[in-house]
Amino acid sequence: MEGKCTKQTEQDIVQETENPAVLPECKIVLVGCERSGKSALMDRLARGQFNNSYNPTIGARFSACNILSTKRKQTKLNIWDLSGSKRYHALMPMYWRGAAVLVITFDTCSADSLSSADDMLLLVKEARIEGLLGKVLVGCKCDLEQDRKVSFEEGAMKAQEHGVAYIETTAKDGVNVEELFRFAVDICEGES
Ligand SMILES: Nc1nc2c(ncn2[C@@H]2O[C@H](COP(=O)(O)OP(=O)(O)OP(=O)(O)O)[C@@H](O)[C@H]2O)c(=O)[nH]1
Ligand SMILES: [Mg+2]
Repeated sequence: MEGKCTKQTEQDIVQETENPAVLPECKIVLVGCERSGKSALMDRLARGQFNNSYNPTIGARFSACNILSTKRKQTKLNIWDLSGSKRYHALMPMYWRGAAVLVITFDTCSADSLSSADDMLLLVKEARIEGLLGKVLVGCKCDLEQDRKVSFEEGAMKAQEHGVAYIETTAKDGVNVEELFRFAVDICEGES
């Protein structure tokens, strides 16, 4: 998957599930360096909100919501948003357990951020997470075109190097956020 930063409007999110027991579930874990945009992605999807101020995640956050897959199958997404701070890195494997899809984020306005994502992709590969079905590299904040330091092509090349999918998103404008999580659900369903 390679998703450029272009607007699309379909709304297939059902906020906070009320009867989750009957639905197939998919565990997604967001990793990436500090400030790369993980929490903003989760909050945009699960709450339809964006907050410009930075509130670092302490340890991890969790959110659940229902989403339709490409084949229109409703799935409960269990999203874990991990802190990017190195202080919590030792805890990461605990959250990775049982994950179907790992989303590795970087900030398109920071070359260092892409380099951290590169390290993370290697770490995840070495961890050989049991049951993991797929990984997606995500270039965040693509609304900040004037501050961009990593081109779409560089991001896509990095993803290709690691054999993972690539997509660019903006949690601020909502572009490609739903598409990212739908892609993850499609992976869970064995469709991607
Ligand atoms: N313009 C813009 N700003 C964003 C976007 N996503 C996140 N930000 C801002 O970037 C900062 C960091 O975003 P977070 O989502 O908190 O980053 P994080 O990866 O969760 O950071 P940690 O919790 O420290 O690991 C915040 O000030 C957000 O408002 C985006 O798509 N566009
Ligand atoms: Mg966070």
